[in-house]
Amino acid sequence: MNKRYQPSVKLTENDVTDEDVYLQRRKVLKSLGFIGLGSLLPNSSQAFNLFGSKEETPTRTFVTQPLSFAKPEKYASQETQTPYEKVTSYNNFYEFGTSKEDPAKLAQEFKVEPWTLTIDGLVNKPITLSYDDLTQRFSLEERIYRLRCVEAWSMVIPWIGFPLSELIKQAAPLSSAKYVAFETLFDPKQMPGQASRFVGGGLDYPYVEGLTLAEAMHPLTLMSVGLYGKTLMPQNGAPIRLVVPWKYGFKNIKSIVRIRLTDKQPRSTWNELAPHEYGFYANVNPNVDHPRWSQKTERRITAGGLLSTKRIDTQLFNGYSEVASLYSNLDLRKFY
Ligand SMILES: Nc1nc2c(c(=O)[nH]1)N[C@H]1C(S)=C(S)[C@@H](COP(=O)(O)O)O[C@H]1N2
Ligand SMILES: [Mo]
Repeated sequence: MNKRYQPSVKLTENDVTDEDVYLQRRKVLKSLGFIGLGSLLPNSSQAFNLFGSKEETPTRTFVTQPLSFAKPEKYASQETQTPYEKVTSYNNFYEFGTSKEDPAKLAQEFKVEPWTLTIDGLVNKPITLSYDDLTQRFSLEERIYRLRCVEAWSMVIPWIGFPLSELIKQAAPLSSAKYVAFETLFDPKQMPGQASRFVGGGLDYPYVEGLTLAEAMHPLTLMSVGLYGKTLMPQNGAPIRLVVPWKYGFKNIKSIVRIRLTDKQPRSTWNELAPHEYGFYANVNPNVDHPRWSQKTERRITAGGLLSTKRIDTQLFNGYSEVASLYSNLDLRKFY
């Protein structure tokens, strides 16, 4: 067993309760034959929630704000969009639980204001952004992107945000900078998955991700502060998260507090947990299967029940072929 499955904090009485609930749920799901299907975690150490979010509509007590933004033609789309209800109730955000419906339930009290996002490392001008800066310092635009999770489901989401390149340019990178490292907030008091391995799947928190500098500077790479015209719900990574549409969903790190330019390949939470299952690059690629399932097709989540949604072919780079030149010298089977 990987040492990172060990709890990093001492278990409290609350955690024991979590475990009871967790084991009970596992027992039920196991008896129904639902354990181990499509789970991100190796060893089937969590139950993939096949019941989905349709049956229960979570209460959304978190208050979002309307945003002003441009709608560039270039990033419009005729593709059927995933309804807001589903984008905000079928989530992966293990800091708030490993089931798809957990984040919408457990993140409603999440405090996003005040917020501090620091850009530092190999830069001439380190930057600190406040909560207001996130939506006011850069001009916002709407971009309708496909999101393809490594678990072989996908959505089409109208994000609001600004190019990461704008932020990096303001920080004036040193010529030695080759990679960009991202970090999610670490706050076990607010994020129950960070306090308990039974809630958070035993990941090594804080969640971290990374890109090459060239990937980070690519015009498609977005810092998102909203979707469907308003600020993000906590379950989607409020107040600011990364969106890299040609990569698997897990690269799109949520609720970011730090962006650091480095000369070494950054750590990536899922890559460290299971390196043969999740690569650093994580480009969407129908020709490289996950060791436990095929990546050739995906379940596109639109309107209607989760089990009735249609399967479509997965496209190389999730259809964003303009990024191919970033990888012309890379063997995508080896660097998956
Ligand atoms: N901090 C953090 N970021 C995260 C995750 C997570 O568990 N923690 N899950 C990732 C995964 S696996 C996916 S598919 C996307 C899902 O984003 P969405 O819930 O907004 O659709 O968030 C990614 N970002
Ligand atoms: Mo994912």
